[in-house]
Amino acid sequence: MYTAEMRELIKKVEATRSKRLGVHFARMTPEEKENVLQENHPDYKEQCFRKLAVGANKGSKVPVELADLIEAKSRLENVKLDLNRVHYDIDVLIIGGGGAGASAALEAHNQGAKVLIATKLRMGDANTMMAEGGIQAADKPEDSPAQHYIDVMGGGHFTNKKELVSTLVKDAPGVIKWLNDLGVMFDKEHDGTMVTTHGGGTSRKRMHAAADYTGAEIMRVLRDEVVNRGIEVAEFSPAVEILLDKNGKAAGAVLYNLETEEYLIARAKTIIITTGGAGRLHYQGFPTSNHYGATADGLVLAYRIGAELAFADAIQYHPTGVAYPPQIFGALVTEKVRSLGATPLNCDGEQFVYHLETRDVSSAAIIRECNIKNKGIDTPTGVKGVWLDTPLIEMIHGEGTIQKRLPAMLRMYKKFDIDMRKEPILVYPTLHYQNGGLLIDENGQTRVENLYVAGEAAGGIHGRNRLMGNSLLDILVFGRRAGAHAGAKSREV
Ligand code: MEZ
Repeated sequence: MYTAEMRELIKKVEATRSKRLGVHFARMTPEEKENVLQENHPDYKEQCFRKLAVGANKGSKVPVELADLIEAKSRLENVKLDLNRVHYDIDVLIIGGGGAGASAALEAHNQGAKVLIATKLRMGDANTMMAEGGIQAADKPEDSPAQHYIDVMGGGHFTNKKELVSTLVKDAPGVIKWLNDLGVMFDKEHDGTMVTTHGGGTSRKRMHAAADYTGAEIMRVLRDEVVNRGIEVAEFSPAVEILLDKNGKAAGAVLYNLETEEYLIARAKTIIITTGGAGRLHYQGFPTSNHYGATADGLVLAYRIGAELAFADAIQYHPTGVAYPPQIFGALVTEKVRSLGATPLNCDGEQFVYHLETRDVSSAAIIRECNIKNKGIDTPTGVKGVWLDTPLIEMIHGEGTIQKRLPAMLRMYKKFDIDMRKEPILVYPTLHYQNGGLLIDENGQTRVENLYVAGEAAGGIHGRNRLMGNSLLDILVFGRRAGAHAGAKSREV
């Protein structure tokens, strides 16, 4: 929903953008052409996005670790702001436009709150969109929230905050029902019951999926709901600083409009941070499965005003990032592939880890196999990997299973003319998820009054290691809770 004023601005920006790029390209000097080509190179874009991370000042070095951002000077240090000029005056400000942000917005809206979602890129440009495998919930008679609780705690090596895990598993069946009622097309049997499968580290079949594009399907439905309700969204407008009132309570944020390069003041009664993860910081030089905007923004914003971080050092490597074929290097091979029976094998064709091991164990085993035992497989690009034996899937489940259960992956492979049943897929761990984050309570509240966090930016739920499918779950459980609580609180003030 753009205001007339914003539409005008967008037109202006579009006009200057086409002048800068396509239209005059033919008339450019070789040096100018080189600059344009460089600007459109994916690596260049990557660097630009990293420079946009909160705390990364113009002209400062590209951040490599969270500490670089946390310790950096404020982007506003040399900016003159008129705090009396309020651009958005709302009840609930939600910073981040993924699944957590959208579900928080819907629940805050249910409380009668006036809501604004401010997002760095577009609504739905988020890790939610990239989540392939599924969402966990113990909603079958042979399963129980208690069993789910034990699995989540075990996966996190019992470092998790118990009360958060308890909330997660108890709310889970209700979340699936909510999504189903909203129109998410979950995989179902002919009689209408949900199909559920195993994931790494889970003792029961409780993964609910929409083929291998579950996150995209959930985001489609949530985004439609946000639009249909007329909830305002400020796109390309990341928050760069949270504002506190004189009593130290969160009271708004400064947004930076990437199109107009203006700083905008959003005054709010409560604020929910839902900015997601940090994969695009490429810690230790690892590739990542994350979307471009995942640069730890929420952690920096909230930490600077006194919120507490938990397990911020516990980063999850997804064991099966693509090492080969090179056309799709770094892309994620969903864990669903392993849950269907695909097995990692070393250069001698030996299985060296149980195929449904947790991600920390599987990733460590692959790294060890390649770098210590020297049993990895060299690829033409110089990257090592292990073989993920996908033909096994058809042997176990019958011909046609790959088409039926992994259509998005098959489409990606087809685009590059690769037959995933014939070409060897080599995998190596890729940065996937921030296990820790900002410490919250059961309603997403931080220790800073009026400041809430939900989704990947929150910490404590998964302890030091998350199990597959519990992220799509936690963004919705705690997104909805934070939205309802912050919405109600904003109406009291
Ligand atoms: O929860 C996840 O991270 C997930 C389901 C990823 C995947 O492998 O598809």
